[in-house]
Amino acid sequence: MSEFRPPDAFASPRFGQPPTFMRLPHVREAGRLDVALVGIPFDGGTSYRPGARYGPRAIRDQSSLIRPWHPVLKVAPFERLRVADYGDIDVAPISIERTMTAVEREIGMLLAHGAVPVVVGGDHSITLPVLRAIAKRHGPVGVVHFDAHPDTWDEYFGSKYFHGTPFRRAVEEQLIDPRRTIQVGIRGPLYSAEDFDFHGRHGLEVIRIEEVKERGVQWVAGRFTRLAGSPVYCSFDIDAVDPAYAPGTGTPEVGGLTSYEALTLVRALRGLDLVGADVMEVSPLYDGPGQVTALLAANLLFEFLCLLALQRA
Ligand SMILES: [Mn+2]
Repeated sequence: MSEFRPPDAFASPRFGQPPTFMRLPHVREAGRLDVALVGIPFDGGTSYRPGARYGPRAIRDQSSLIRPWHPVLKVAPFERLRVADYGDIDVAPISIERTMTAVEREIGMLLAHGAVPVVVGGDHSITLPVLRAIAKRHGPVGVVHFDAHPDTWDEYFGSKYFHGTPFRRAVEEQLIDPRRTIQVGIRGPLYSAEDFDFHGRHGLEVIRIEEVKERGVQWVAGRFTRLAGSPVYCSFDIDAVDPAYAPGTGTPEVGGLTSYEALTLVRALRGLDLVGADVMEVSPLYDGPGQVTALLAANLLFEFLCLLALQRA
């Protein structure tokens, strides 16, 4: 039973206070939490349109409509879990290296206290230091990675660290088990026919968008079952979703998941041993009317909380 509950009224925020994720209290003490919702307002790894640093702020705002009961998974996560808004990690907007050091340290501290991090980005470059902390705690983990892009390129503008390289670095640094890594939703123009040679060498599974659409989400869910039995991290780049549903992102690719498919596919991770998750690349500057992208991100976070609540049961 948790002492942290959202207030009944949807009116957000409580007077005089900034909005928090799902109107939860702000709790900066890892030892009091089963799950920590953590903002990482950094977009210094962005290659095209910036703005993901404003993601946590917009998602906090749009998460105020989240209600406490999941009618499909039949769980009330705020009752089962001690979950709160941990606040943001202090990033250095002009230094990706210093930011990565800070992220690894803070996420590592949460994990050391037994709190599961649910990270809200920020651009995808910071999934790498999150995975460094996760691997220190759990060893090389399995990964379900929702994205339009493989994020396994080698370097950009002479740098090994940006939002197109984190999963290649994670394989090289043995943070993740490439044979237990599944990428979902991949599409869009590439640099060359060799962009997936890395996957062939290391054994990453790619489920392109065509397969999701032609075989269906239940088939994709079936692919996830091989990851059961050891720790799994889930990284959700919001650009896995079609820009018709999620325009607020830095490198949009047309022809993606619907928001319904996105929710269903995250729900399909049920039964896996989830040790952390993130929702990345929400860039509110390009969002549509009603802040639909941030609203979807807030709902994906709720799905993660429900999965974690079921896991603790
Ligand atoms: Mn992407």
